[in-house]
This record gives sequence, structure tokens and C-alpha cells, in this order.
Amino acid sequence: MTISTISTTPIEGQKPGTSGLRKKTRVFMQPHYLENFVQSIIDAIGGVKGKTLVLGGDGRFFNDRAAQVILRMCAAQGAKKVIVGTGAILSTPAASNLIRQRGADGGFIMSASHNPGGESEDFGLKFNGANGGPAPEGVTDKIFARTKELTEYRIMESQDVDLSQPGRATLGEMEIEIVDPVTDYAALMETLFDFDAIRALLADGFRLSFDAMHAVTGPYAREILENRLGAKSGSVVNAKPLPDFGGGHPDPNPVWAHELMEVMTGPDAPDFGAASDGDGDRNMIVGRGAYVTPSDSLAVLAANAHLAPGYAKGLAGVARSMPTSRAADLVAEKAGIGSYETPTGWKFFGNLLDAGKATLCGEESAGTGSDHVREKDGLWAVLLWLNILAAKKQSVQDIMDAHWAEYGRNYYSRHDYEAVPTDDANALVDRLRGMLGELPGQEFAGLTVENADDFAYLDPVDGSTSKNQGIRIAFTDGSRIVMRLSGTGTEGATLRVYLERYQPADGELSLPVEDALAPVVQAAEEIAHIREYTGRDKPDVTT
Ligand code: VG1
Ligand code: CO
Repeated sequence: MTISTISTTPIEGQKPGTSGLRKKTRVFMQPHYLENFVQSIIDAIGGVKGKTLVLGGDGRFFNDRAAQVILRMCAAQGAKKVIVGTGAILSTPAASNLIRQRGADGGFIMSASHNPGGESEDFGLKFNGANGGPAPEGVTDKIFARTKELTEYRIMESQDVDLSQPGRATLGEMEIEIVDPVTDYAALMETLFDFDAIRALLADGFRLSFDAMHAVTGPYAREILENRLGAKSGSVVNAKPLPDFGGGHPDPNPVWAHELMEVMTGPDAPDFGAASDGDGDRNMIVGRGAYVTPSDSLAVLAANAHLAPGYAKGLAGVARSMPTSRAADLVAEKAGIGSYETPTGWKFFGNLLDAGKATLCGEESAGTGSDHVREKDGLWAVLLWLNILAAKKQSVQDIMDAHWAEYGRNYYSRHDYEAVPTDDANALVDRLRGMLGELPGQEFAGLTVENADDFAYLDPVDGSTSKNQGIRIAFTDGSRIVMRLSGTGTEGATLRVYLERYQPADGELSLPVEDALAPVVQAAEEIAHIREYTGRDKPDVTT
């Protein structure tokens, strides 16, 4: 088969963000765009000659075409083997698991995750290393540098490889193994959780609803929740993955998963509701009439993980991204285990997990996971919750109430201002950076600033530092505001404002969240002049 070397020129803006490169699908479909980025990844990791790689994606529009290009480029550059999910489908945690289980050298994951999909929406690509986790910053910096100097790429000329069934194929010298996307992942889950206990809970009349949001988790959830655990058929809804996710926004939060929220607050609400995102790494947990914030969920999972067989010996430590509420820290403190605060994005947890410093990790954006893979894992979180519910025989609301009564409550909300002109968003952040030194001691909306900084992370494992990771403003009463710009958007800038207020165990534990956070919201406005800079009266999305 012919291997072609194609001349190209650098394409601007191919800078991986919080989780890989995300752009409008039509941008990715432009001539050379995908090829340039794939070649830059291959060059940045020292080539793929003789290597084994994993390939899969969340099935969004262009997933199938991009997979064929990546296969032909790997074949052209001497890769030994590519393990690919049937139909080029793999959820992000399943891809991470395959890389680890097969001892592969890394993998390409085609996804823009929680971003909408379709020809007019978003596509994305990222590279994960041999540990199964997203390439760390050192590698993504190299990839970006390579995109700026690229002059050619190499690709094999060939017909499409048939990926429609599990089996084997070759492309030139390169082996291709096509695997069922669900099998290995489901087997891993069986090693971590007490499937018998969950089965008994469900047999006892416990009802659940899982919303796959027309995205990749449909087949995984059907197999695990319905087939293996015996949840009633139909418990998994929107289970058929679609290239445009049915026109929806596959981000599991009360705004985008409102269909599930309506069910869970309705008259015949099941006991437990959950949803996942485009690529299956996020989770939303909701009890009957009881939404659990992701930050609280991380804390509850940390406090109760020992009830699941995979975590029976306890946790080494818990890590959370900086904007995530400090609820998990309180659990770690009481348990006398390590707690870590990292920048936003799963790539920063990899070293802590590899070094055995953290067992559980989580983010306020509905990502939770553990050392079983090196990605956050939506269904894993759902199963850990079910395992805890089966062991404790309490409702979700009861579990939350008991948790707050023991540790206190971190009221929490995130306000997103989307598609703000980039210059305006940068101006807001620059102004804040310039005033950090003057903030301590000043009072806003009755709250006194204790300290303020621009978060910098020193990785305790490899000693690397990551600066400018978000503005933190802490108040003397334990409240906190974090502000940062999103690194996953594809249009203008998204300002995220994270709001937190702590009430101790003997404080007010059942206030409406908006009431509890009202002074913090007002302080954020007084400090950052959000309305003026964004031109908006209120956030576009509140979660
Ligand atoms: C967002 C979230 C972050 C998450 C990232 C990828 O990033 O805030 O917590 O890790 O998405 O999640 P940003 O930079 O837009 O705030 V996913 O499920 O889209 O891979
Ligand atoms: Co995701």
C-alpha cells in the first residue's frame, strides 16, 4: 500500500485546552486540519513506530471519518497495532481502561465530551498516555509547539477499514483489533462493586432512571444496569447514541438534564436518578426530589467508599480540582488521609493516582473517579452510589442530611457566562489579577476578604508548576469565590464563577441554595463587575 507524504503548513490555534483540542466540527473537517493535529501528536510523543495504541470516541458526527484517518496515519508511521472499539466507539473511561489493561503505549480519544455534537457543533481529539490518562501539560505543550512548525504528514492510501464488527484486520503491516466497547469495562466494574448487593436492592423494588442523553453511555448502562444488575427494562432512557446527541447538550446537570430532573421531582419519582455526558466520563446524581451537587457527591463517596469491595481497605487520599467545594477536604481531614487541590482538568490527577497518593478524585463539573482508570468515570460513580445505597439502606436525601450533620454543608453553585467576547473576558480577569494584593481586609456584601490569589499548582510528584489557574478569593467566614475562563469552549470565552459558603454542622443546614449564596453572589459582582464586563444581567447557565 502506498504511503504518501503530504506537504502542509502550520494551522493556527491548535492548542489543546482543558481536555484536548476542541473546535467546531466543520473546522476539524477542513483540509489538513485533523491530519496536522494527529501528526503533531505523533511527533510530540516520539513517533508511533512499533507501538500499540487504543482508538475510540463518543460517536459524534465525524467520529467515523476521523477514526479512518487516524488509523491510516498510524499505519503509515509504523505502529504495530491499534485496538479500536467497534464502530470506533469507546467511552472515555473505557478507553482509559483498555490502554491500561492491554499495556498499550497510549490512545487517541475522539470526543468533545460535554459539548454538543453534529456537523454544526463541536468535535475534539485528545491523546492519553500509557497510564491511561490525558497527556500532562508537558506533552500538550509539545504537541502545540509541533503544530506551529509542521511541514508535512504521512498517511497510507487505502480503503476504509470495516470496523462494524469485533474482529481483526490489517492496514499495511499494522494489526487492527476491533473489540466490543463494553465487555472489558463492565468486567472491571464487577471487580469493584458488590453486584449481588445492588441486584438485591433492585430486586427489592428500588427503582432507578439513568439518562444516557443519546450519548455514548447508552450501551454501557443497558448492559450493566439492566442486563447484569436487573434494573427494570426501560430504566435506561435516551440509550441510543446519536451523532448529534438528538440535538441536545449532553452535559449532565440540572439545566441540560432537565428531562431527568422533571422525572425525579415528579409524583412518581424513582428512588435514584443519574445521567452521563457525551463521552461517559461525567455523572449527575439525584435522589427523589434531591439533587446532589458534584462537590457533595465527591465528599459522600469519599466518606463511604469503603462500603464497596474495591475500596474496602480505605482510601490513600482524596484530590479535588481547585474550584470544587471543600466538602471533600473535610472528609479527608476527619479520616486522617491526604487531600489535594489541583487545577481544573483530569490531567492533573494522573500523577497523584499513579503515585498512590490519591484514590478518589473529583471536580465540581460532575466528574468523579478513582485509581481504577485515569479518567473520570460517569457509570463508575453511579455504581458506587448504588453500592452505598444498597449497603446503607437509606434514601439519597437521608444520606445527604446525615453527611451534613456530621461535616457541615458547603453550599455551592456555578454561574457560567458563555460566548463572552474574548477581550472583555480577559479584561475582567486582568483587572482582578491587578487588584489581588489590595483585596485582603476589604469588605464586600458584608463578607471580609481573608486572602486572594491566582492559583498556581506545584505538582508534588514531578515538581512541575502550572500558573494562572484561576482567581481565588476566600472570606473570613469560610465562603469562597473562584473565577476562571473555560478551556473547553469553542466560541468566544466562557467565564465561570464558582460560589461556595460553608455552614458548620451546628449551623443552618437546610437553606435554599440561592438564599445561602446570596451574599457571595453579591460580593462577586461588587469585586469583579461581572455585569459590566460581560454585558449580561445574569448568568447563561447556573448549576
Ligand atoms: C470543563 C470543566 C472541567 C472538566 C473539563 C473537561 O473545563 O470545568 O472540570 O475537567 O470541562 O470535562 P473548562 O475548562 O471548560 O472549565 V469533559 O467531560 O468536557 O472532558
Ligand atoms: Co466528558
